[in-house]
Amino acid sequence: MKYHPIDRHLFIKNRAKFTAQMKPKSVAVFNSNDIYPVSADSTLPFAQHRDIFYLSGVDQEESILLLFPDAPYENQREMLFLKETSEHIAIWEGEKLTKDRAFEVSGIKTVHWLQDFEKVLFEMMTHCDTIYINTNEHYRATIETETREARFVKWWKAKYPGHQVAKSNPILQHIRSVKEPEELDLIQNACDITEKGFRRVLSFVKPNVTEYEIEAEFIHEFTRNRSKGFAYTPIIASGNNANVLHYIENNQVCKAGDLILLDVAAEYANYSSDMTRMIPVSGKFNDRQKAVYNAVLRVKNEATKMLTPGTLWKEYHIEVGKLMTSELLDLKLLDKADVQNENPEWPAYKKYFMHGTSHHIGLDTHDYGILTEHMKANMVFTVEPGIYIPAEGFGIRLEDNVVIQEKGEPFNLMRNIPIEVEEIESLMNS
Ligand SMILES: [Mn+2]
Repeated sequence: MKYHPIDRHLFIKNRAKFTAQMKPKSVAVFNSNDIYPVSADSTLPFAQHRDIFYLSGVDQEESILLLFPDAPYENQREMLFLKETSEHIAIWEGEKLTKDRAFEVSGIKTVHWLQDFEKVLFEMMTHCDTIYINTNEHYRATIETETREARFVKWWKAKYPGHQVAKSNPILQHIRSVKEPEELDLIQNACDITEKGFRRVLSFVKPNVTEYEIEAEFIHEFTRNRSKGFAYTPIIASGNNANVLHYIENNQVCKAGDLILLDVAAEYANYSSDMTRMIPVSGKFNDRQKAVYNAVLRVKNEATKMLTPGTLWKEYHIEVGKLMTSELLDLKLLDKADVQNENPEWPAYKKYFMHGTSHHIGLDTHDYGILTEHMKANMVFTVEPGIYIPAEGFGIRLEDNVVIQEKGEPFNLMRNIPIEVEEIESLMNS
């Protein structure tokens, strides 16, 4: 792992929050992700399942976490099962968690090797009535492959048909959406690494650079700051490419006079940041670009103020729509008739701003969180309005990550990342 060790008390607190919501006499199990094959013996880089990481800090394949708060013996209340390692295995396969190291990382005292899992599980099953299975209920999830977790759930339910089944996901959606101070520090660090990448790019961009050269500047800065890499597939979209919302080709030449949309951010210790900035290829915005840019910036700043405890995600989006409508009228992109005749299901502003304004962010870029419930302090959201104008050859989106406060305005984790037109221009020309 490139990241600095995380205080294990974070994972101890996370487990306490989870087990507090479990039914009496119940067991919950969480699995690592598989290492996904490409072909022959090549694989994709390992990415840990965020739930087992959140509850244990274990960032290694073929790991299992078992929680059984009512277990007859104290040393059975939380257990880890890890791939066996030894000095000999370490020489061939590289360093893996030993039992001592697993305790230091997670705070879990009972650590078994994986081959003992079925035997230990059987004993636990004779003492419990309910099993907590971990299904993926994220509102945006579309899963084509069978994950290691899904495979395990199928096996577990078939092997023990007499037990009641409960779901871990609703508990995790609640507890993961409200961040601990240690998590806010990790997300802040991801944002700070993103900032370094952005500042590097500001002094790099000039007419005729390619989008992939800009991508290379970002990853250089991310890796040297202990990030594993991009928190999500980066979008580096010059000119009209910015109007393709999920443009990820990043293979075009950036032309003088165009703007570049940079939706690029670093991960750190499995936590995401999610930034969007706009920069002019020639180092200066023209008047029209600047007018649209500042309209988006005003919507972002006003929308941010609405992220307070008690806000409902749906109502917030209706209010942001009103702000955006007023800006689009001023920019003469909409006229009064467009607004008077609009379809309430698809308001007129959606022609230029067709995506959501905010999502939870954390261990996943589109993090857990129940969107029909009221917002709470220490939830972290993106704020990312945009105006996309294919007819004028550019699109603008600006995105920050903010933490909801008990009182007052949200705290902006990207407060140090340049966003005012004048600052961006002066940094590009210095
Ligand atoms: Mn985003």
